[in-house]
Amino acid sequence: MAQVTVPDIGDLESVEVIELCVAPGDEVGPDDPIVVVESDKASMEIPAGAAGIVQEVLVEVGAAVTEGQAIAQLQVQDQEDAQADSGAPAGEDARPAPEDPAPPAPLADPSPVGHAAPSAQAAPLASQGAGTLAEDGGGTASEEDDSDKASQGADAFAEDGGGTASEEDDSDRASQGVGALGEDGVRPASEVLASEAPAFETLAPARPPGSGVAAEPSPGAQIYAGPATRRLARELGVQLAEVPATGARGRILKDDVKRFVKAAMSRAAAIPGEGAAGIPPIPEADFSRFGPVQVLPLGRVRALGARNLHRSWLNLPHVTQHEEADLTDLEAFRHSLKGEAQRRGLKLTPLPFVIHAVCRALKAFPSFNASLDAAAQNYLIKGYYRIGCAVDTEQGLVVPVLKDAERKGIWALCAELAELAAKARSQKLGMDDMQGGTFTVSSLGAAGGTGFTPIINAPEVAILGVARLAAKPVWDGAQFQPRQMLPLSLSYDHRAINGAEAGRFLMHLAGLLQEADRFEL
Ligand code: CAO
Repeated sequence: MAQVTVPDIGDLESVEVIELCVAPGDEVGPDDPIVVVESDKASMEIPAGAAGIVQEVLVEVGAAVTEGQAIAQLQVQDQEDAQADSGAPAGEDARPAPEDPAPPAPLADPSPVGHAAPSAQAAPLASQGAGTLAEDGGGTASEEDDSDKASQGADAFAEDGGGTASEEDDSDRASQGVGALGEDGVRPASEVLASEAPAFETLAPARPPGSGVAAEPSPGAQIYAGPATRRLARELGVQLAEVPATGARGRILKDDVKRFVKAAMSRAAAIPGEGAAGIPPIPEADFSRFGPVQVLPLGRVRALGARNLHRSWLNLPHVTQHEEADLTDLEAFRHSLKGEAQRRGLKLTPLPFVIHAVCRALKAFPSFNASLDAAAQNYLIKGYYRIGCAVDTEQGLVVPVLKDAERKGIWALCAELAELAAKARSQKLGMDDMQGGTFTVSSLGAAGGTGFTPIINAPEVAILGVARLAAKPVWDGAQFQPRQMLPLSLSYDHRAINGAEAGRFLMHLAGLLQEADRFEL
């Protein structure tokens, strides 16, 4: 068993453990980080120093550790093999053998992994007391600054936002004895090394304190993350600039990268084909930079609705066509029924009339009361009429279905609509209330403006949007007449319905709504 210890941390009394990179039972290589430690200016990984199995991690995130302090127990691989060869009992504690890896070297060590023997170039830096954690948190360090620090023998393990340095870069640094463990976001590390080795790397700023989410990625933006996190991001093809950070001072942790990938995977899974369609995600932004932000969950109904709307929008080629129906006569008729409506305990709005007329229009245009099969080769024309009606509730939009709507008169439609809306708003709708719709009406009513683009309730092929009824001057061939005009917006799946058909459907529907005496009560 060997102990992994904190290397030389220069003048500092202690550094803080900000990330545990392993758990007991993990198999590690000599260069694999055990923990990441940080001062107020910089951070570094402390590597295992030898291949083996982690037996115990002796520190926790947030702990202040001092030079020489044990941070983990390691069952060293070579040692185990040697024991097996020599017949020594497995698991017996052993003092580090001469062939055991050297303990982690001081922070000033030029090696990127901190455990190898100091190289010829790096030794003087260490001997000059250069183990200071010299990272500049302000992000203002210029190359001149860096050179100064280098000439003073300062060592740093800076990090960057560019994420350009590869693992090969790391080995380059080791072989060149560059005394820095970090990466340079301003220029590729290899470039820096080529021109300035054993020079000093530029230093990256920490993110502003409290920035819990990632800033909008911008070219050359600087990112605060350790080499292991960067390696993981590279392996997974993740742009660190897009990853929301949860670590101290805005540091991106390995867990942040994993969470980011998981979220991306579930987004893609939520909408079949989304990932495959290559639709680029909208980058997450740190709105708290501009002012206070409150996080409010969408809730189950809205989230489900959002998913369905998104799916429909992405899958169906939508076209929306608009028409105005002259409801002047129908409105007079409706108002004449107000007393009767009151006796029945109902509020008679234009909507039951619209639904009644829609059923008749669907009978005349069967391809609107249909779905397409999965291969979009056949219409599935339905011989029943179930009209979905969008209801606005506090929880979100729900669409209960009026069954056998074509068989019902105005009073039945009005009563059923009121009942379904009440159930929807008290969250009492059952599955049966919402299944099997063949066509949907979405009435925004008085709040509806002059028209809108409703999204088709797939697998239906069309939806009618009803906007605000308004008195308008309409030319009758001789003069303008004040008429009650109802804006209708028909969205349809262009694979199933072409524009001429949609135009005919809308004109037919508008015509039906003008004939007040054709409605069955
Ligand atoms: N123009 C002007 N006024 C209208 C109207 C119209 N097109 N439709 C209804 N109104 C009036 C009604 O007559 C009623 O007036 P009074 O209060 O004076 O009697 C008032 O507006 C309220 O009507 P309502 O909304 O209570 O009843 P409704 O039958 O028109 O609609 C329902 C019922 C449940 C569909 C509706 O309340 C609702 O939730 N609509 C929201 C639909 C929605 O959000 N769709 C999503 C759009 S995005 O896809």
